[in-house]
This record gives sequence, structure tokens and C-alpha cells, in this order.
Amino acid sequence: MSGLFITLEGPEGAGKTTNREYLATCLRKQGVEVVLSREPGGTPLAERIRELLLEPGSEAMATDTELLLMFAARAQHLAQVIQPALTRGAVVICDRFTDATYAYQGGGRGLPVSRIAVLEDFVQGALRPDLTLIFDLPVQVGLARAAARGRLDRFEQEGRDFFEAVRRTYLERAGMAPERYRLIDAAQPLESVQRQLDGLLPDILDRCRG
Ligand code: T5A
Repeated sequence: MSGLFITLEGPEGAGKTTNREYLATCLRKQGVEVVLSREPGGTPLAERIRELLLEPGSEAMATDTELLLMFAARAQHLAQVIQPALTRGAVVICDRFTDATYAYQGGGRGLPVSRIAVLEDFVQGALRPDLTLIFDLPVQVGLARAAARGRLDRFEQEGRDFFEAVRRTYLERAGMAPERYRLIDAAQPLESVQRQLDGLLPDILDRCRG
């Protein structure tokens, strides 16, 4: 087995958190060591940065501040969790990673892609996910699921146009590198989403063993 880096992406309420456990359980049954994590966050320090990012505050956060905090949390997460796990041959399943920065800070906030790419190279070096599953669904379906949970975080308070741009950016990125991305129809009932994940397992196991 060699290390494999899988990221789960998609707009709000797409079911990434719900399904990461399912995917991890399927892989563990096959004897694979799985490390589950999330961004922003994944270490105590990065989780504190997450609170700064998600908590609606009285002071508006500048878009570059938001971008730099995302990458600050990522640098910590990579150093403490992701890199060591990949080095020892584990499969890392991460709920969001840099595709979210392109989608939210790039697509949603309108920051230049080149600025994000510079930070991506600086913080990650050559490391990119081996496989990215995009849980895609209409924006209003995801927002309704997120709203049903109650209090909205700082991102969830954005308007429909913001999330349409987020979704569009994810789909564009998937179209540019089909070997890395897999699209999941996340608007389907949970059982159907999990059947789609079952269909990806042979490829994931091959990649683990490759
Ligand atoms: N962000 C993050 C950036 O802006 N830039 C970055 O670089 C990064 C890394 C993170 C926020 O930070 C932003 C993006 C985000 O706004 P978060 O809470 O981690 O905040 O945000 P999400 O990842 O969007 O978390 P959500 O919980 O909103 O979405 P999930 O994880 O996709 O959805 P999940 O699994 O929690 O499900 C939501 C609800 O829907 C139900 C679940 O039971 C749950 O109640 N559900 C379904 N219902 C019906 N059918 C299905 N198929 C269902 N699947 C799930």
C-alpha cells in the first residue's frame, strides 16, 4: 500500500461529512489505514483558525485575510496530519481542500486564480490530491439542507449568486482534469449517493495498491 490523498468537495449541504464516514468504513473493511480529516481545521491550531473563518463577526473580513487564513490553516494541517499520514502509507480522506479555495475565494469572492495558485505552490509544493470527489447538487437543495440544521455560519450567509459561482467553479475544475475528479450526483437520496461511492471503490483500491 502507498499513501493516497482523497478530497471531498462540493457546495454547502452536499453530504461530504455524511459520506466521508461511509467511504472510510468501506476502505477499512479492506484493511486500508484511513485518516479522516477536514478543512479548514484538522489540528487544534487549525481548528482555532476555522473558528475565526466561520464565526460571523462584527468586523468584515477582507478577502485576502480570508485567503491567507485558509492557507495558514492548511500549512498546519499538512505539516501535522496529512504529510505524516501519506508518508506512512495511509489513505487520507479530507473534507475540503484547495479546490474549495478556488471555488469559494476564487469563484465566490472573485479573487484572481493566479493569487491562489501562488499560495498553493508555496504551501503545498508539488502535493495535490490524487483523487477528488465532487458532490454536486443544485444550490438551493444544498442550502435548504444546511438551513435545516439551524444557525448559519459566515459563508452560509452569502447569497445565491455566490454559491452558483462556487458550484460553477467546481464543475469547471472537474472538466479540466477528468483523471483527478469524479462527479457524484449528491441531490439523490443517501442510499443512491452511497451506491455511487460503491462504484468508485475498485478504482480507489487499485490506486491504494498501485
Ligand atoms: N471554505 C473551506 C472556503 O471558503 N475555502 C476553503 O479553502 C475551505 C477549505 C467550511 C466552510 O469553509 C469554506 C466552505 C464552507 O463554507 P463546513 O461547515 O465544513 O464549513 O462546510 P461544509 O463542508 O459545506 O459543511 P456542510 O455540513 O454544510 O456540508 P456537507 O458536509 O457537504 O453536508 P453534510 O454531510 O453535513 O449534510 C448536510 C445535511 O444534509 C443531510 C445531512 O443529514 C445533513 O443534515 N444530507 C442529506 N439529505 C438528503 N439526501 C442526501 N443525499 C443527504 N446527504 C446529506
